[in-house]
Amino acid sequence: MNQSWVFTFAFFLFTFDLMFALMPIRQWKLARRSLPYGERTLVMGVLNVTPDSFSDGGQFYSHDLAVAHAEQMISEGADIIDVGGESTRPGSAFVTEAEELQRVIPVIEKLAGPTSIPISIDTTKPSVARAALAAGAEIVNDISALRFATLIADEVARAGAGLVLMHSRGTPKTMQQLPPAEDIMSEVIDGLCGSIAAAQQHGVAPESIAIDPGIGFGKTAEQNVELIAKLDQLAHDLFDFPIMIGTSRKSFIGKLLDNAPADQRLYGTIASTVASVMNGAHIVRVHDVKAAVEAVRVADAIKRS
Ligand code: 9MG
Repeated sequence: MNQSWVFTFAFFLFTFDLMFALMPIRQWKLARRSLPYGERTLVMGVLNVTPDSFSDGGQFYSHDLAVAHAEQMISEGADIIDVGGESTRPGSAFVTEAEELQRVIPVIEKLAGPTSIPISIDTTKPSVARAALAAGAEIVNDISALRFATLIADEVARAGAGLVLMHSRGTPKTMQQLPPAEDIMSEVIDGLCGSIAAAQQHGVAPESIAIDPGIGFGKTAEQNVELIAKLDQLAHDLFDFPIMIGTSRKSFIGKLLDNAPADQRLYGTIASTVASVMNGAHIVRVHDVKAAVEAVRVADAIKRS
């Protein structure tokens, strides 16, 4: 390499580093407000309103218990609550529209209000998205990134809401049986680019879109680790969009920890959350809010310095 090439290369490296160091605070536009991101990591608390989450282990669940759990997460420092009525765990079964509505809408009605933090609806069904937005939700979290129904984007556009486009392969029922992707980084980046274009064609404002690599959704354990390790590539290639990530209690952590069960994955969750923040994540989706809030405060301070 001659001297001028070395100089040019060094200049580009320096500019790239400077761009990240001076990264401005940006705004994610939601239905009734904008959320600043880029200065500190935002924490989204998971609220699954499903029979296996807020029940005595039987067939029923309680809206009041779900609301109390959300209030607990808010008191622990959650910035957003993500309400879901259909389990997306590997192998989980489809829930009817009527059942999903009956699970989530009363909870959103109780949580959403002029003084509340933003509420997100985790759904792939346009009708559920529409009812949730009417009940006060401000974000739609679509784990199919519009693959299951592009009409979700029309509902988001109509409400001026935020839209999370999460990359996934197959469906929650089939995703673990798929042959592994050959190059997971390219597949995630190309897939998200396609979903961003589709969302915009359906009228969603670019500043309302957040992206998510979809840890655990049709990826091998090694590919989940790779996606976290190379998250800076996603942050670079799709610089205009806030990055959300959810590693909380996921099975790749259990696999790294001698098959630890879900309730023994907190420290592994925190390690993967901090690694994600250091590599460019702006929003982390977690079950254990207090632990995550403290971890990202420390990670943010290190990143800022
Ligand atoms: C619903 N859901 C489960 N895991 C998730 C993840 O990693 N990201 C997002 N956006 N949603 C998720």
